[in-house]
Amino acid sequence: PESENILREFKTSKVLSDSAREKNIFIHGKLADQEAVVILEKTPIREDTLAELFSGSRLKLEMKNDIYSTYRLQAPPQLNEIKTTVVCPATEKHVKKYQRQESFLVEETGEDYQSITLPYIQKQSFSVQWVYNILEKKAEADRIVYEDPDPKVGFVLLPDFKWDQKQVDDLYLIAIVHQRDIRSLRDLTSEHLPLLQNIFQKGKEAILERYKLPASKLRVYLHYQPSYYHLHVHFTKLGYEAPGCGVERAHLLADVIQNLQSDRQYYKSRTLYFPLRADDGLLSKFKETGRL
Ligand code: M7G
Repeated sequence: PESENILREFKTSKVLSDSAREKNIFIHGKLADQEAVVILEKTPIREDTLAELFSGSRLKLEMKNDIYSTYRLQAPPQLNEIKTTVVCPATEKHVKKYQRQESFLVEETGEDYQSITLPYIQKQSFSVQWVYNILEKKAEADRIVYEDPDPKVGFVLLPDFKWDQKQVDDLYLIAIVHQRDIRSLRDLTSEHLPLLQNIFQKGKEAILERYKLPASKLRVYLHYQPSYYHLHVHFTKLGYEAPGCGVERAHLLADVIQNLQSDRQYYKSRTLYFPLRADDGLLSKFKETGRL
């Protein structure tokens, strides 16, 4: 659906980060007096649009030397779109999330989780209203790829908003569980094995059916720490380095299942390691313990 250009009113206050290689830019600014973050990203060139690109474009020669020549190609507008994400009103925490920052590896014991992390996330984490909107079909209902409505083991599988669904090369879906009291990996015990196995199995089947991608082409994992404390599982195409998916944060679902099978309390008792950004309030809490 078309919508009016709300970005006409956008006033940039700061570039939070940008990357020539990833061809994106994260901007903090104001939209009609509200704080906003806007993310612009050039999308991949798709093989199935090449014919249209070659026939429908204008080509300007930049230089020619022996067998080498470079051009500027002016693509037809429909092949030259910029994926745009707007967060508005954005909180201070959103602005921080998208700002390029140094990070530090934190070591969190089971006790640290109880005494430091849990109290912090209970006060300080992002709203998960967007998650409830999905589960209640108040938003993105037309994007749902698969749903198991069971209240105990059920979940909703849909495209992550980082994926424009134009090509399978950067496939990115998330499975959001119907149960509302599981914050993260740390809350999982062997009691959740049926839920995790259900997501793994049915998620893979749904992706095979819809996108023709077999399980051997998928990376299925959870983040710890996540940004949003309502249990969800990431499904990405193997080999696609999704932004924000560092090795330190990712826990493969297959491993999570096995770990819980061999120790029912695995994620309650283990020390977990994860990176935190320099300006993260949780990092200061860990620093106060004197271990960092
Ligand atoms: P995470 O591990 O909690 O946080 O994953 P991360 O963003 O630091 O990786 C949450 C996932 O949900 C991310 O991959 C987001 O891109 C995705 N996501 C976030 N929001 C606010 C939305 C949304 O409104 N809709 C959809 N479809 N995905 C979202």
